[in-house]
This record gives sequence, structure tokens and C-alpha cells, in this order.
Amino acid sequence: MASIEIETRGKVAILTLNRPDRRNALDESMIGEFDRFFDRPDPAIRAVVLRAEGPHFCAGLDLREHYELNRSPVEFMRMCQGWHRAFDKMQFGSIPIIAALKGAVVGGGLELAAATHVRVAERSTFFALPEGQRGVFTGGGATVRVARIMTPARMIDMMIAARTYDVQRGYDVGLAHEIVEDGEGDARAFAIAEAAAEHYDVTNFGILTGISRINDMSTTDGLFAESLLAGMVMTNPDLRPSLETFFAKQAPRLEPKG
Ligand code: 1HE
Repeated sequence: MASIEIETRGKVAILTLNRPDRRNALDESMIGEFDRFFDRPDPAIRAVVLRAEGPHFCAGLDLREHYELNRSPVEFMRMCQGWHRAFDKMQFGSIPIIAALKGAVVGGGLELAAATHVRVAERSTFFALPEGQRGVFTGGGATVRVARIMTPARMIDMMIAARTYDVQRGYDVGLAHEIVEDGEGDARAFAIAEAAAEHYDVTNFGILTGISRINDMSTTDGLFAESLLAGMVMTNPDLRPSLETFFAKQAPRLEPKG
């Protein structure tokens, strides 16, 4: 059975981490599967749900494979670059990825989650970077992606003081965007994905590739890039009927909701 199962429902692909006996630890083949899937996604797929089998989302790097392969420094650096490539394709691609988190979201599991765009977390979710305790280091992008979400200072503290955040604390620092009851994460993630799949393609492109990349730029470059993207998105001919619906007061009203 595949360690990552792929199922398509309408415009949404559901990717399932399917190694519950190993707590969905990520081995080389799974990273390869992510890389292949997000390299050239089927254009009919307009949103992705990333979920997990079993009570835990992901326990990070497969420590047994790491132990058995006994890689050299260069081999491990190459492996990390492979993780970075795959997760970059996720974060900087133009398909919204909605993660359904539960149980352990730790080490490389947190690095994987940080490459997704919307993180729905069940109450059982906990976040940690136990690398410090185990004498290893992050290598799947946490120093960049996780640090930017929770701040570098909090990430250092999490690793040095060996803290495990519960779901509320993770939500408070942006690791999760929504908390749901246990057992409800998959359905909620799917509902968000289905709605996001209906957005104009060009709008999702602007939101996903634009915001992530612009935040790597200087102020001047970022503002220029924003004007380019806005020029593309705001002049989309398909936008006119949507604005007409708004003028006719037929668009859904904005009101505070999660
Ligand atoms: C594993 C792994 C793994 C579990 N690699 N096999 N990540 C970590 O340090 C997390 C390590 N895992 C844990 O702390 C715990 O397993 C959990 C908190 C996630 C879950 O606990 P629990 O009690 O439900 O399960 P368990 O009994 O600890 O594990 C069940 C089995 O999964 C067991 O194998 P078994 O043969 O005894 O049944 C574990 O050995 C196995 N297992 N986690 C391999 N990670 C690019 S660099 C990224 C850096 C990192 O990610 S470092 C890893 C950080």
C-alpha cells in the first residue's frame, strides 16, 4: 500500500499520509511522492487536502531509515535539499493546500505542515521540534518556514526549552489557523478546499505565489511585484460578473466568522 494515498473528489485532491504504524514518519520515497505530485499537478485539481491516517499527523523524519542508511554529511545535505524542493513546490505553487492536523505535528511533520496554506487542527494536535532533545537538527525547512510563522525567537525557545505546544498555543502563534473538535478536521479541511477550488485560478495564483514570494523581497521590489500581480488579477474579464453581483446586492454578505 502506498505511503501517500491520492484520491480525487471533484476539483479537490486528497493526499493521505498512510503510515500510521510509523506515526506517518517521512521516508525518502514519501518526499519523492510529494515532489512528483506538486511538480506538475493536473490542471483539473484546484485545491488539495493533506490529511493523515491514524491518530497522529506526522512524526517527522523517519529516524529508523536515517539510522539504517547512516548517510554521509553530503548525502544528508542532498536529502534536505530534496525536502526543500518538494516543500517549496507546495508553498510556492498555486494550488491551495489545506492541512487537517491531529496528534503529533512534530519535527519534519511540522516542516511539512508549514508548507501548507491553511491549517485546521483538531484538539488533540500538539506541536514540537524535538530535534534538540534527540541531538539532531531541523532539515526540512523549519529554520525558514516555521521560524517565519512563529518567530525565530519562539522557535529557538521551543527547541532549547524542549516545549511541546498544545493546540491552543499553536493557534496563538499561527501554527494552526482554526481549531476543531477531534474527528472533525478532515471534513472541515475538505469544506475549505472545496470553496477555495471555486476561486478564480488567477486569484489563487496571486494569493499563494504572490504573498509568499513578496515576503522574501525588499519593500520596493515587493510593492512593484504586488502591482504586477494586481494588474493581472484585477483585470481578469471573469471578474466583471462577480462585481455586478455585488452591485446588485446579491453577493454573500461579509460577516465575522472563523
Ligand atoms: C518512528 C518515528 C520516526 C515513531 N521515525 N519511526 N521527530 C521525533 O523525534 C518524533 C519521534 N516520535 C515520537 O516522539 C512519538 O512516536 C510520537 C509522539 C509521534 C507518537 O508516540 P506514540 O506513543 O503514539 O508512538 P511510539 O510508540 O513512539 O511509536 C510507534 C512506532 O512508530 C514505533 O515503532 P515500533 O516498531 O516500536 O512500533 C516508533 O519507533 C515509530 N516511530 N516516530 C521512525 N520519526 C529533514 S530533517 C527533519 C528532522 C526530524 O524530523 S527529526 C525527527 C523528529
